[in-house]
Amino acid sequence: MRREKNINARNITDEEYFYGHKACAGCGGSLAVRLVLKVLGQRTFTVLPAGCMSAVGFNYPQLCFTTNAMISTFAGTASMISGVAAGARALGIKDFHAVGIAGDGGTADIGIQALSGAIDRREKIIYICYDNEAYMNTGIQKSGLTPYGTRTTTTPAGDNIRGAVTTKKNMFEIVAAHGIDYAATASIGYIQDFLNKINKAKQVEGTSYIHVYAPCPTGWGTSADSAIELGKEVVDCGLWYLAEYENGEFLLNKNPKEFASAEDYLKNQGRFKHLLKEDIEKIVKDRDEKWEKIRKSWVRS
Ligand SMILES: Cc1ncc(C[n+]2csc(CCOP(=O)(O)OP(=O)(O)O)c2C)c(N)n1
Ligand code: SF4
Ligand SMILES: [Mg+2]
Repeated sequence: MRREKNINARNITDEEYFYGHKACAGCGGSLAVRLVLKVLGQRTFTVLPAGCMSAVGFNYPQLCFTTNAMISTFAGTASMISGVAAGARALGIKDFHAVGIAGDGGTADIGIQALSGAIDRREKIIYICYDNEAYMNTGIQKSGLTPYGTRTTTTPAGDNIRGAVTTKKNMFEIVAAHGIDYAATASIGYIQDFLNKINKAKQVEGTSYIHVYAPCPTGWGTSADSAIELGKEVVDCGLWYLAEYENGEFLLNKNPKEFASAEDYLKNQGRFKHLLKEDIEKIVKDRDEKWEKIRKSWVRS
């Protein structure tokens, strides 16, 4: 793989490619889209399905993408961006990037088949999943990436059942199991790491996938200035991890010696306020089992 210079706070472009949108204050997803396009640049074809980022970005006449951008069917992000890339190549267009940007629902549930097919065909596309852990645009319903215990409108917290009873799908590992050319997890709390991964993805000769944790103050019951902090905390307390998959190997980018308190992370969010001690113990136990497995089998950076 050809390696281009890393992008950082000093050399990142001042150009904006996604601005004037209608996202809520402090939206992690909109920051993720903004950063992705800053790294990929103006010659980017962008496809987004139904979800918050298309809802806030395509309000005619205030269209917020300076790049070529369109809304796909909910299920069809990866197939539509594959077609756009193939069409551009057929027209002789060179030096462009093709990116699909979808939410957790649009990726892990409804769009998973199209994504799987695109990876199988080794399409030269970049796929970004911004993960706010629920179907936010339609009013905070549980998705396949909603963590255990989360209160959503379809998994309310009552006396007997306290929020979601299922756990988060391992999308990163599902994608890696396809033998994808490049996959990574990221968080908007660790922006430099995220920028490096987008920069790497744009140089991949094949399919790449980045799964970025993107807090949603409105759906999570958190303050508008908390997204970056939460994006750090979730990694530091081990409930999310920073990793890559390349050349058939997993690489752990951050391997905390000791985890920060998962309880503090959870209790600062309205969506987890109802959790009892036993619920938090289960979440911590699941976390520890997961880390035991990945520490044993993944290469450390
Ligand atoms: C086929 C289809 N089913 C359902 C919807 C309704 N819908 C639009 S956006 C959305 C939520 C998307 O959730 P996610 O992909 O997580 O993105 P977010 O809104 O959280 O950014 C849903 C259910 C739709 N537009 N099309
Ligand atoms: S509901 Fe959440 S994801 Fe949607 S625009 Fe608002 S903060 Fe962003
Ligand atoms: Mg979502």
